Amino acid sequence: MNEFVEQLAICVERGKVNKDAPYPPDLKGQDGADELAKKALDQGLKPDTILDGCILGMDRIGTKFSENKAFVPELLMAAKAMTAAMQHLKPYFQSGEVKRKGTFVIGTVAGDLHDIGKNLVAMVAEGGGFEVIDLGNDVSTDKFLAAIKEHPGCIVGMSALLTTTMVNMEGTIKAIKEQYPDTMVIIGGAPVTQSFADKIGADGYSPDPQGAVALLNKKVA
Ligand code: B1M
Repeated sequence: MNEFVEQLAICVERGKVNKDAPYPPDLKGQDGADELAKKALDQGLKPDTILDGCILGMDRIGTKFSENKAFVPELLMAAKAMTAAMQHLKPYFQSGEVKRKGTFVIGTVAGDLHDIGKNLVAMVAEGGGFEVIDLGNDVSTDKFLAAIKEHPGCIVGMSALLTTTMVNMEGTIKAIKEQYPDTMVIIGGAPVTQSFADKIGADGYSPDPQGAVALLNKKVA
């Protein structure tokens, strides 16, 4: 693996945001995710490869968390580090911007604070030519409905990272379909599957941002 990518994975896993960050103490004074992502881009590494490094770091801290070897503050620092790296990647994911193909309203479902994957989907959709209305995380059914009212004809995307919050998608989809039956709703997030999407009446599921944009393109074709 490329040296920058491995270092970046370590920074995300350890929550090392940037060079000035005092946390974690043993990495004090060293480059963080912020500097490493920039250097990797300057070296000509592909944004996708750099993103893979960040996701690897996240996977490692996630595994430690599930083994009770890491705790919520460490997850938060990892998320902060990954966000710092993603700021550098954002323009590349958005650079495919052409004429707007349609409006994509996206949010993380009610009760769920995870937003990194949702942000990636938003970036790639924007790069794919869609106007993106990002409702943030912990988005209530009412907030989704208000956004659809404000953006007639939009496509809706929902993300969930918890088995306890993915179930909230069902009620939101039901309410959307009752009031706006023609609205296409696509869903994703680590615990979500195609069979779950079929079961709750979603129009589409994708395990990754590229697949989500393919679904959007299919709808507007
Ligand atoms: Co939490 N967390 N977390 N967490 N967290 C997970 C998800 C967990 C798997 C960790 C673990 O146990 N191994 C576990 C969930 C278990 C479960 O339900 N099965 C968990 C838990 C339990 C919790 C808390 C309950 C912990 C606690 O408080 N005791 C708590 C819940 C808070 C809440 O939401 N109410 C919690 C909190 C947090 C933080 C706030 C500390 C932080 C989030 C910060 C943030 O997002 N700003 C956090 C983090 C960072 C994680 C892990 C480590 C990383 C998640 C992530 O960002 N991954 C995660 C473990 C892991 O995933 N390894 C974990 C990277 C991201 C790029 O991937 O979001 O999957 P992902 O997105 C992917 C795809 O899924 C897809 O595209 C993306 C790119 O490929 N995708 C879509 C996503 N949305 C899509 C939508 C689409 C299409 C594709 O169409 C619309």
